[in-house]
Amino acid sequence: MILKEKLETSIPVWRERVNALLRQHGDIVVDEITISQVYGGMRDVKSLVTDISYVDPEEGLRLRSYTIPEVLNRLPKPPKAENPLVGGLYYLLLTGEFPSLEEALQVEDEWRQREVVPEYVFDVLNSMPEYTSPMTMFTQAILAMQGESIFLRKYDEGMRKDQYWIPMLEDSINLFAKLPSIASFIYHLKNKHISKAVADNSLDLAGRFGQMMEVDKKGFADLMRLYMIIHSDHESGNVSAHTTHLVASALSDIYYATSAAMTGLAGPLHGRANQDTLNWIYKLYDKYQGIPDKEELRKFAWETIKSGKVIPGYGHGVLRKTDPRFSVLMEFGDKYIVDDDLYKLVQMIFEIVPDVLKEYGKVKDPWPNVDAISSTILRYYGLNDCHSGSGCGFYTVLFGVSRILGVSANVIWARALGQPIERPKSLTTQMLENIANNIHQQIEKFE
Ligand code: AMX
Repeated sequence: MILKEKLETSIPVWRERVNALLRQHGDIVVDEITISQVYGGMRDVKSLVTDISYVDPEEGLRLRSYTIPEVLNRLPKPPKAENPLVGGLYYLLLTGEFPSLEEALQVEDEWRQREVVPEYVFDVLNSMPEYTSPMTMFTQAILAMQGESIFLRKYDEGMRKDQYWIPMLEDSINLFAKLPSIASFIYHLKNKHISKAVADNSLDLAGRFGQMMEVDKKGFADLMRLYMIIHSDHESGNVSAHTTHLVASALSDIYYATSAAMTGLAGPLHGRANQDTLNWIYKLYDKYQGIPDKEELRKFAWETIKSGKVIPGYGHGVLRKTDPRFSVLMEFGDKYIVDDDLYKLVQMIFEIVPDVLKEYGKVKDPWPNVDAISSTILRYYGLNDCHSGSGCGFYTVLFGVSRILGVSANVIWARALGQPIERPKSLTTQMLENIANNIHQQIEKFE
């Protein structure tokens, strides 16, 4: 397999590089931590490492050091497509190099050969109550396949540590290959369709996914290529990436690790924000029975804030400027979306909400993140979902499919570099109070 061959060459070089860094500079201090950070979700504490992606507060995401526009320009595209092959993106995430078209197609081929989902997964999904959320179904489907783990089998047979990454790679490719079929099955089940779609095997993964979803609008496969690429990774500290790393650090396999990650992605402050954004837009539209004027929109935003809620799709733990993933989706929308009231609202919200959040004062990042726009575009392309209630929320499943690309690439590398079990230290409040008092006494002594 091409990815295994490439990694077999680069892993020894990286092992030597990391070992040398640890040997020579292991005691160098990287960061300090304050009491606010200990209590405040470890925001900004530099304590994780990944070479796969980086989020700069001002510039946003870089994948393997390349900006989103660079990635979209340089990855190979299938014939007549606007956006690149997702197989090429996975090659880039894992190897750090841009693939040729031939190499990207080889990754796509691996997925094609492994895409058949075991029948018991559909039985599990079919047996769940109607009100089960799509994200719960998606998580259960992944967990249900855990018994397929090659890593676990090889581990039980007594595999050497330096070989751990190989079955992790196999498991990751096996898992991702099945996700489009699982996601489309959940979509049709939720929407009570009986799908008769048979995907054309000559197409790439995104093209086949478009057919499985039975979305008629031209351009959906291209949207999916763009969507999967920009949602794939966002460095290591976000909830889904960090959960994957944490769970996998106990040598749990990819099925355990990514199903856990999906339960975090399902939260409103993380991946469910895309669903919540669309619901917020629907409420706004319903309240004013159409597109409101700017003053009405401002008022609606303030009502949300004053009722103690967040405005979904705005703000970020790291970013301090408009998310470039939002910007590329807006470029796509501006080009292809014609005469759609909800999309017009996304544009208006972008004009009004940052000023409202600046005026509110406490939000560190008043700008839109990717979730401020993605679901409105998906809805325009014909992906229907109910607005509220526990059985709704399919859009986050698409985020989940995409995110598994990035987090799986990260855990393959974590295994290759022998990263240990994660185990930060906790303190009691009394200990923190003692630390604070000691520092104050020392300051007083000096004064
Ligand atoms: N609307 C209203 N208030 C907001 C806000 C928003 N969009 N974003 C942040 N705030 C509030 C916070 O709730 C916090 O209030 P508090 O002091 O009363 O608790 C205060 O502003 C400071 O928060 P922050 O330091 O700016 O943000 P954070 O790092 O704690 O949280 C995030 C980041 C994304 C969770 C937050 O901005 C938010 O809830 N946004 C809306 C939900 C959303 O879009 N999530 C998706 C993020 C991207 C992703 O993971 N998919």
